Amino acid sequence: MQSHSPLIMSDKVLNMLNNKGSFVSGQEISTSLGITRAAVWKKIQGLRNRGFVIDAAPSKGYRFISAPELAKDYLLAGVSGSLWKELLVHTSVESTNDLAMSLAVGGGIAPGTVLIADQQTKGKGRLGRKWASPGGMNIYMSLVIRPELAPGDITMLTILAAVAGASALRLVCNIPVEIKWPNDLTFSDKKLGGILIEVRADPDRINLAVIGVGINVNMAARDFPEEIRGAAVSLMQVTGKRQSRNDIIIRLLTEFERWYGLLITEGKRPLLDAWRKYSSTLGRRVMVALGETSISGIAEDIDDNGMLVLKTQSGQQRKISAGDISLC
Ligand code: BT5
Repeated sequence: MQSHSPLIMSDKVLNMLNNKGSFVSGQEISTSLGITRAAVWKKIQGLRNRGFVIDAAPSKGYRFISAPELAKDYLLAGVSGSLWKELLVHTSVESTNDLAMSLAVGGGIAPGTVLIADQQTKGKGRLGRKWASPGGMNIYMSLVIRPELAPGDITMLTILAAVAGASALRLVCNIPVEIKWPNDLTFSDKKLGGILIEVRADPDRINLAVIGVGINVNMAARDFPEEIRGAAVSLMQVTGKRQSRNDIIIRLLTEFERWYGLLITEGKRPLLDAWRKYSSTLGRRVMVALGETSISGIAEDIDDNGMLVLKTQSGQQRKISAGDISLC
């Protein structure tokens, strides 16, 4: 596997400051990068003009304070590992999934690319539903990979993204984010985020997967469309403070790579166990909408194919592959 493309010079300066977390002298940066101290100063100014906050103290040097939200170079520098190679940040798109899929199919972007937008004008959920995607506050991103999975294991990608999402949000925000089968990230049964997987596959292999993740980060109640206000929530509402989209994206990509690696090397078991740990669904009575009809039962488990195992009132086991559930 390849590593990231070489960082440009201002990114290297950023990297040095960011890695240390404390003051780094201009001399140290200049020696380490082989540029003059005047050039270091210019790079620092360039970063500041882009919204980076960097402290300077005469005898100590420079110290990184904060990055502007969704700064590509900051995000790339923060994601170690080898899965993610390119990151594209857009101000506004119709749907990051649609754009990522059309670019990937046309060869315009390669697997290992992450496409992020500040706003979506036609953000989508499953089955043609809408995903509310106002600008300046949330995360809308699509991860493009060519997974080493059989087409029958596509559901593992939803499980993987949900586990990566829940663990990233738990780590960054310190709240017990849960997973509601099949694709919701929730807090106290309210929807914090959703996952939408789209693939291009042959009968024997998945050629391309676009993993769409939407997370409500800094939305206030008034930012939600009225019809979902009661059922949706943001991280800011839950934690009582604004959260950094950068930190969440970096952690989510890191967690995704970690769980993906485990899935490939150790099989489904660790991932399914993590899913069970974070699940808000297991052990509860649920109603499953199946087109015109619905069935209810106790959600007992998910099986190796990501199907929900229900025990119905008559004591029968039913496996549900897709659908919407309501927790009773
Ligand atoms: C999902 O669908 O939950 C998948 C959402 C995926 C969104 C991401 S954003 C980046 C990428 N690009 C895209 O265009 N999409 C992906 P589903 O389970 O079908 O849930 C959709 C339902 O959730 C809607 O019908 C609403 O009831 C509700 N909803 C819509 N916007 C919401 C929001 N921002 N927060 C919480 N709930 C929302």
